[in-house]
Amino acid sequence: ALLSFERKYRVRGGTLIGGDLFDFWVGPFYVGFFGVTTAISALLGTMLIFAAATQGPTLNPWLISINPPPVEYGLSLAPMAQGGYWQIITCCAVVAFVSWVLRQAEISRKLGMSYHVPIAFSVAVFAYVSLNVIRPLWMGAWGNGFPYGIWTHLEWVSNVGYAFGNFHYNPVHMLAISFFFTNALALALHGGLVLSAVNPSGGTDVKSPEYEDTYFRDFIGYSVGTLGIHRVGLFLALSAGFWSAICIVISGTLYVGSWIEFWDFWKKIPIWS
Ligand code: BCL
Ligand code: UQ2
Repeated sequence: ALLSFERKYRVRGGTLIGGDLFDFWVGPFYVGFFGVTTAISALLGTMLIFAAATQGPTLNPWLISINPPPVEYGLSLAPMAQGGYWQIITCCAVVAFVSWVLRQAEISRKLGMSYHVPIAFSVAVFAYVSLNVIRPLWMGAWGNGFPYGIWTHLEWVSNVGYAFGNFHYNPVHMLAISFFFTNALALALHGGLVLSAVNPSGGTDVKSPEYEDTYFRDFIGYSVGTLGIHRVGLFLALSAGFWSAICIVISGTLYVGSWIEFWDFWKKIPIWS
């Protein structure tokens, strides 16, 4: 069932590639060239995950793990059972994620909107690529990527965290975490404020945005505004993902050793040392 307004937006154009060839919808979904490439790579990747799982020691969903090749293989192509599956699955994932970004971009263009959504999702893709492509390449071995498993990816995070002493001492990890927490604060304020205005106590009228501004001016003397809060939110969310990517990609590449010792320079500053 098509929503009443949807028909009028089902117009030709805006495609980046393929012209009119893939410019159609399947049910509610816009297809496009990148809808096809997303579907193929996501399906192939998922099927390879199942294939690799059946070759492994367990079919317990919590314990299944598709591992990258041992670091000894460096950057070479590994046999399927020794990380080859992981390498092909990683390729499928990158193609699927990038296709998804480009499909978002085509939909933005088709509707004459800006590119905020594809730019935002690109930051998530960047975080993934920095973990399983950029950092392994930079360190010279695919074995530095994380394994595809529910339990094992947690173990990877723990092991890699302690390999640098204590990851809490990584200043960029601190920054990323601070953005994640501030993002939760901002979304809680925003969600709370909007619902309090739109869903007021029984029998009273829905409140306008002026009430929202007034609420915060009464409360803290400042309102960032109804458009402003969305800018703040997008900035906080993208910063969280971006600095996450940076905090891991510099570990073992630009910075080697313990993140605890990184702070020695601080302790040695003459004013207090
Ligand atoms: Mg830490 C990373 C918080 C303690 C070691 N840590 C992170 C960051 C985040 C964080 C800042 C992970 C988010 C991220 O990268 O998103 N850590 C955090 C917090 C604490 C903490 C809050 C805490 O103690 C309160 N960390 C510790 C302890 C260490 C430690 C001290 C372990 C002992 N931490 C590490 C290591 C890493 C982190 C090592 C990282 O590598 C990681 C990081 O920064 O990675 C970049 C980014 C988002 C993504 C990567 C998701 C990408 C999504 C893709 C594009 C799309 C997926 C689609 C999907 C497959 C489709 C699904 C199908 C549909 C459902 C149908
Ligand atoms: C606001 C506003 C909204 C909001 C929120 C605020 C009317 C509906 C939440 C208040 C936001 C402030 C003061 C900034 C918070 C900043 C950080 C970094 C947490 O003024 O306009 O619109 O939802």
